[in-house]
Amino acid sequence: MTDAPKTLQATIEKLTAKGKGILAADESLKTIQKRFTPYSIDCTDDTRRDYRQMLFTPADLGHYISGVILYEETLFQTSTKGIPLPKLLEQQGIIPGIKVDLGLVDLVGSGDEKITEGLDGLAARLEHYKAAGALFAKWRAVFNIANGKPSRAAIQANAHNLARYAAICQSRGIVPIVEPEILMEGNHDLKTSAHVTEKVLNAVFTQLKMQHVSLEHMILKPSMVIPGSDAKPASIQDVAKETLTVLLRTVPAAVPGIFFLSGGQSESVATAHLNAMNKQMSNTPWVLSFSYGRALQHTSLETWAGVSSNVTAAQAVLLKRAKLNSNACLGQYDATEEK
Ligand code: 5MM
Repeated sequence: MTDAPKTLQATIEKLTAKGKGILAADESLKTIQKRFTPYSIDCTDDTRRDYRQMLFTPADLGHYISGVILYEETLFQTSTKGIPLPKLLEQQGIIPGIKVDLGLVDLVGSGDEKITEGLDGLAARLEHYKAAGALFAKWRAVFNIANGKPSRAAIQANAHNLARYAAICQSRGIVPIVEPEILMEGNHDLKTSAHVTEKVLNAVFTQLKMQHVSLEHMILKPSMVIPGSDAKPASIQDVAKETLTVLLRTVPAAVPGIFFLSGGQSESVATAHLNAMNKQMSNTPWVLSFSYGRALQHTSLETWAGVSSNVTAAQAVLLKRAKLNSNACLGQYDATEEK
């Protein structure tokens, strides 16, 4: 008899603690390089280590952050003082997690749609990650909105893979974060975004149920329902309303938490959207929180800029961002605090 369900339950309870969210710091090598380039930061093992060490060590980060998603390299790196980076998180009461997908490749036959790879050998990799301290995982699938896209083939193939990944994780006592991201690029309006998000989430939950994933022991990481970046923007209230409507229609109440990605929204807008949702509906069946990458890190990275004397200032910025998002989880964000 495995103790996986007990471990899953304990992890879920900690991750979904009231007023806490997740920091997504799992940029792959290519992505972190892209993030460093505007500040002329060299992208080396050491600079990536220094950056992640800066992110993981602000005092009191654990008051607002319950988990951090790591890239594989980070899980096995040590700090400048020789402490494993996941240990630095554990010392703050924060759970280390791991991005386990191996990235996107073309979905052959689809034009330019993508499929996420990484299922082969996943169970063995999870054992390795678990031994290094990871208690949860993340797999990201992406969908584009354009003429005829996302196609049925892309939706079905990615939904199937997300469910396979989630089932394998749970069998190893690892909580899966299921991340279907509808990209913001395009000129689609709010209603189209809502329609596509509903279609994708329906397919994802059909597969999760078909493949016997325990809905009670997973977290959904969706994009918010927003118009395309080339379309007329919607109000904060309309985004919150449409997103809640779609989630209520598609996500079973058994799912303990919905932790949004930020997807290229500015820091303050991502916080305002989360806050508006928690304000509009305080009794959602799931915890509504954040699992932001860029919307938590952007100003902190800009402040750090690869210079060690900037660490304290960059940490203060991150801590403030985490606190504002924590307030948004409770519907208590005050935009005047941005100043
Ligand atoms: C932090 O970036 C994550 C890894 O992305 P790549 O595989 O492209 O390097 C990414 O999955 C991230 O966790 C989500 O997109 C959410 O991040 P944002 O910045 O959209 O909140």
